[in-house]
Amino acid sequence: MKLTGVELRHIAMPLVAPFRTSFGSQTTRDVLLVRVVTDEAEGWGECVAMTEPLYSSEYVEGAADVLRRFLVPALAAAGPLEAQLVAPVLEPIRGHRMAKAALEAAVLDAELRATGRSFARELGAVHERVPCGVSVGIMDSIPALLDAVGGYLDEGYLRIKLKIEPGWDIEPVRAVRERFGDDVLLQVDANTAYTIADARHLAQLDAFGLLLIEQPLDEEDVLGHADLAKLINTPVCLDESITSARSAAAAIRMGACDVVNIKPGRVGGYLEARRIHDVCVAHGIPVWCGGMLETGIGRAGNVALAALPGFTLPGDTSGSSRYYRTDITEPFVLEDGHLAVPTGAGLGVVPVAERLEEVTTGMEWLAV
Ligand code: NPG
Repeated sequence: MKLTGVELRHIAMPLVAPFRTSFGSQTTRDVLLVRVVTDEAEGWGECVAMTEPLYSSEYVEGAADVLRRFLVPALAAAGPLEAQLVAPVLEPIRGHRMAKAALEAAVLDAELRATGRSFARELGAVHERVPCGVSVGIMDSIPALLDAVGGYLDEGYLRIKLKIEPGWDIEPVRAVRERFGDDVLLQVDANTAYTIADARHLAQLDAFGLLLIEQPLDEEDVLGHADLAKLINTPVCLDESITSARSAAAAIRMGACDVVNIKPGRVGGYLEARRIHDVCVAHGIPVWCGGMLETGIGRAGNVALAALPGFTLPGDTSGSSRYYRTDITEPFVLEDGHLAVPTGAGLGVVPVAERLEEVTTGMEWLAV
């Protein structure tokens, strides 16, 4: 394929309800979409960077800047366009995995559309539908939390993840267990809000039979997670610390994770995400697919990835309605707690033109 140009499109998607985590509260999701146009087909990618660098060092405007100034020019200069070559071509440019992931996803989408193959088939999916979990933000009160969790269970979600932070951890978990019973698949996510000094406090979670505790400590504190894993019985899962297949292999060898959350948009793309999956499978480490409030574009790819054989735990692959009243693609709708894996060429979904226009806040065309 030959690259013709790249569109960077900013959209603002209102959330159905505020989403609060240990790093902040959001009411709108600003998303950077990347559309790659080639001589054969076009493709879409979604950048998972947030408006502010609070979850990771990347942020929307920074991603747009590095795409415009460095990533797209490097790709344009590289000759024939091939998804497999995107990461090696961009490798000299340090970091910026979220921006790189969006560009690679768009190239992969274009390539697969041109040849009529789906993401699922290309990545090695073995399931036609995937079991879905839901992430429940920090609430103002326990009754509000119980209402929210009850609503999601009624909708059919098969696993509940509670966001936690110091002051909102043991009691919310206890309340959910007491109200909904021991059979509910339950896990917690701290988004780096604790330190190893909290180990004894976190050990109180052992009583609740959680599937896992996700990223309790700082993203650079991999060794701390290895120490913590010896002090608590709840399995330790890493998210922010896993940036590549190499970092996953190192974390596993250190004994820092029993489980891994793979977020393709955060690790540099779907191809690196598959390599992380392969490393984890080789070591007997279960994985699940994380989410970053993706629109239908990112969700489509995530659902395809979640259908690989090593994804043995339900992911944060919720239905579109969990976050958005109207998605930019045909919505992903939960059926019996599952989402169907798209089968069409490429991502199998495209933005609905009028809807896309409604939410667009800025657009830029990078001619090649
Ligand atoms: O279902 O898409 C989803 C969101 C799941 O809780 C979720 N994501 O830390 O994993 C996380 C969190 C997140 C969201 C992180 C947005 C960063 C941005």
